[in-house]
Amino acid sequence: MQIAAAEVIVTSPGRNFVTLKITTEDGITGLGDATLNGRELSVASYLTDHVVPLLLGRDAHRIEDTWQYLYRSAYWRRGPVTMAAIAAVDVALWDIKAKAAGMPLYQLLGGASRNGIMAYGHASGRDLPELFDSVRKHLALGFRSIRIQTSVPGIDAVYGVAAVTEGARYDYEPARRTPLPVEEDWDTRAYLRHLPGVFEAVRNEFGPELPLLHDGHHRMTPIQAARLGRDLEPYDLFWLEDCTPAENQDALRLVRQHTTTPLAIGEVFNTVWDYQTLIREQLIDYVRSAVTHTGGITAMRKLLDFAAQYQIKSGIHGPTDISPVGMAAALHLDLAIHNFGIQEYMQHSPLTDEVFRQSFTFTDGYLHPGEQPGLGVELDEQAAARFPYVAAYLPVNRLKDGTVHDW
Ligand code: GCO
Ligand code: MG
Repeated sequence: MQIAAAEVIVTSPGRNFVTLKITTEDGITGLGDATLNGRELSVASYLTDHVVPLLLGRDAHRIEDTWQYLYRSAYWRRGPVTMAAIAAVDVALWDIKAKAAGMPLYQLLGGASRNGIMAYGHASGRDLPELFDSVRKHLALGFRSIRIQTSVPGIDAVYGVAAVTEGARYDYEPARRTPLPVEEDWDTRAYLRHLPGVFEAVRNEFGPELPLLHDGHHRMTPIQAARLGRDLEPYDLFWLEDCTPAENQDALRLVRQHTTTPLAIGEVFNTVWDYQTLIREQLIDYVRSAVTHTGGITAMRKLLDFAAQYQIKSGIHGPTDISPVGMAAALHLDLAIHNFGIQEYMQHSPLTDEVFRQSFTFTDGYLHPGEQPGLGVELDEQAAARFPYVAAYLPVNRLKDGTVHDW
């Protein structure tokens, strides 16, 4: 089954998405997500200029071989641009294979290991009343696990706190359509003082059972993260995410020595190699990689199988900068693997849903990829063409004295 065409579609229904569409000689199409938030056009160019010419005429069924061919022929290993491009090809080929088989993709991955996929949503607020309202709104939407982010007194703009944006069903998007990145500010001591009280208030209001999560977004040093993990222990977090800058794997050893709060890491990683120490030494509890940024289903399956040997579970990245195509790929994998943990689900805007027609469902806290052959997502190209690319940047963060900091 030869690949007859491959094309990159960049569209911006509310936010930017990059999609690879592969068509076989007998007219089967497959989609892959290649969206790298804030750096979208680099992956579009990598695919169009360097990958599409290599795909034409290849056998669409040879997924592993194509993965290895693209990875090894690039020579320059790893990196988000390369791995997002390879992921898009990989997922599009899995979509094609499953459509050709007449089955939803999860069936080709071994079939369902569970009935539904527990999802967590993002609650946030500038103060406790606003945060409680946001938690209630998420409970009303059906979420049974909730991430908690709040403003910190003395800091003007903080990652993860919703700003109301046009067309967003709920309202957090770090990339802004501004000519330069927006600048946020940061003070770790103020954050460390404030956050435990927020979790105490949330537990008092919503009780002990609700699974609660928090994202530290790489902003702490190892010893600061250790303190936060310890201070949050009474509130029984499902996980503390990205507590330290993720590229320093050794940092997590120190954090682990001080706290039993479960740790999740990896949304900025893109290969199994980034987890070598973390998994082998059991320094984390959840793997946060996105299918879209980590080489697709083929590579994620290997990564999660490695993690499973150490009782480490999945927590696949699913913000709105992962397109519905990337989300669907994650859901098929979530349903099939044994060591599933939780799935992030922010929900796309109605505008995004106009362009990407999805068959996955969200009922009573659980996602399901649906029973359509393939991934179950179709791209309406006419609708996509109505929303041309708009440059958008992720923020930068500065300490009070002006020093650039992780945001
Ligand atoms: C998360 C992430 C995102 C990232 C975003 C950057 O946990 O969902 O931290 O919110 O900031 O994906 O593009
Ligand atoms: Mg995160």
